[in-house]
Amino acid sequence: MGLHVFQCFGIVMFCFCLTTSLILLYAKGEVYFVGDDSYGWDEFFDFNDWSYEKEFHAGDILVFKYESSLHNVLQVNSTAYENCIKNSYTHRFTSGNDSVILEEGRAWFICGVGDHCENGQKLHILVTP
Ligand SMILES: [Cu+2]
Repeated sequence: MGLHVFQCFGIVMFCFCLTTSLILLYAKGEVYFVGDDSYGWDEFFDFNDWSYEKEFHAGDILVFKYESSLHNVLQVNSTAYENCIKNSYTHRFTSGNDSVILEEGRAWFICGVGDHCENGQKLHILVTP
């Protein structure tokens, strides 16, 4: 009898927690690991192919994971993106585990180390409301 009540309470709590986490998830937006969790932010990967079928919305979060001694993340404008200009950026991230909250509009990211950008370590996305 006591056990039965305890089990019911457990199930109710489980459902409550599940609902709460779902609400939080939707309220805070999606979290995207750039290049997926296994590959991450690295050279010789087609990040625009990775982003192609994803829909990014304001409030979503991009997470760049990489070895901080090998790469970094520069948020740049379209010109710097196209031409891999590394000394002109709006944000520079270097922790190796960087979260960027997306704002509406276009966003461009490149790696500022060596010729990584030229080797394809660059990402361009469109963020809708
Ligand atoms: Cu790099």
